[in-house]
Amino acid sequence: MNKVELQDPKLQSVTLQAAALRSAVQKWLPKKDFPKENVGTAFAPANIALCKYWGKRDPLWNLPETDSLSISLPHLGATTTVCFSDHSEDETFLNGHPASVQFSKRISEFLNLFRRDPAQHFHVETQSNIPISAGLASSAAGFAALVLALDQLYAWQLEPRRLSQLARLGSGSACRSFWPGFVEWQKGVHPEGEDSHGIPLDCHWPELRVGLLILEDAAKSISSREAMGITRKTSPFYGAWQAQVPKDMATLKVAIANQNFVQLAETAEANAKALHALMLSAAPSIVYAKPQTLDTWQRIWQLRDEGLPVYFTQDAGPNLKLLFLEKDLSDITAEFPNLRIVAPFGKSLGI
Ligand code: 2P0
Repeated sequence: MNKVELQDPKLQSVTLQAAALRSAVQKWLPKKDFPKENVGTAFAPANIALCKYWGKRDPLWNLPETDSLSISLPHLGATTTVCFSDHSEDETFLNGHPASVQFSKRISEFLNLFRRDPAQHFHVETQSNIPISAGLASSAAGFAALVLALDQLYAWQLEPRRLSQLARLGSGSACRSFWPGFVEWQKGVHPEGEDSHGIPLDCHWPELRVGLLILEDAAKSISSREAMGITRKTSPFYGAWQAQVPKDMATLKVAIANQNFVQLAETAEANAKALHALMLSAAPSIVYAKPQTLDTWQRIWQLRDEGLPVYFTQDAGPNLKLLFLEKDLSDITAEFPNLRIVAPFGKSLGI
């Protein structure tokens, strides 16, 4: 680092914070050495939040303001391979192509937490079988798969909760991608996030279906990270969101325990609508919905009025995830022929 950088207090503080984070992470890892030719490869599923994470109480440790709850998609997610490299910098490939400069930088900053010495570099390859940046939680699966692959590469054999905590440092929602089925992310109270990680919920619900409705397969206009920061800072309703989330979490957990579909899906849809209303109230407004998204909301409400129990949730993008039960599959596919149907507690269909 040169003299000018050292004199810049903002840069100095960022460097010190990164060093503090790295030393905490290094303390959580086993000290043992590893053979250089190792390769780590792992798959992690995407997860869809039914109660959304939106806002950080601590951006350095990536700690959320609220709890959240998701359902994992089996077979849809990211497979990541990581190995040591002799190059002078890390190399990151996404679906066979070099990743963008911005994404490569984010991965390298994350890898800084783990490399044993600053001259150590990595070659990272990720294959995602879900659309990247279309609000389908691709970064969650990617960071979870990277942490699992690092666990193999270094032969750490860490507990899933520790892996979840490490992935959270790369991308918050990644901490929910270490288990199948329903996963809760408890926000925790510890300042360094020791208690902020995913926890699987005991439930097997074979009739439940999630339908991925891709309305637009394009990169989003604003990243979730930036959007949640603006929302938290500027929305006059952020306090109301913080007050609502514990209620939604409690209702969802009751619905899961009783396998009460309507209660689950109604609460998930209400939570998503509240999130998007919250973003609209930010300054500047953040709007992920496109005209076709609004048309589909209306169609889903109309279908419900006509007696078909179908609900939606929506993340940081224009696409929707439909929630329904297996018994309504033929009516739903007649209405949405391009729906990609996932059975979260069984084999996936149509993939
Ligand atoms: C969620 N989302 O709970 C919410 C709902 C999008 C909408 O978590 O800054 O990529 O890396 O911690 O996890 C997306 O945000 O954000 C997200 P960072 P992340 O799934």
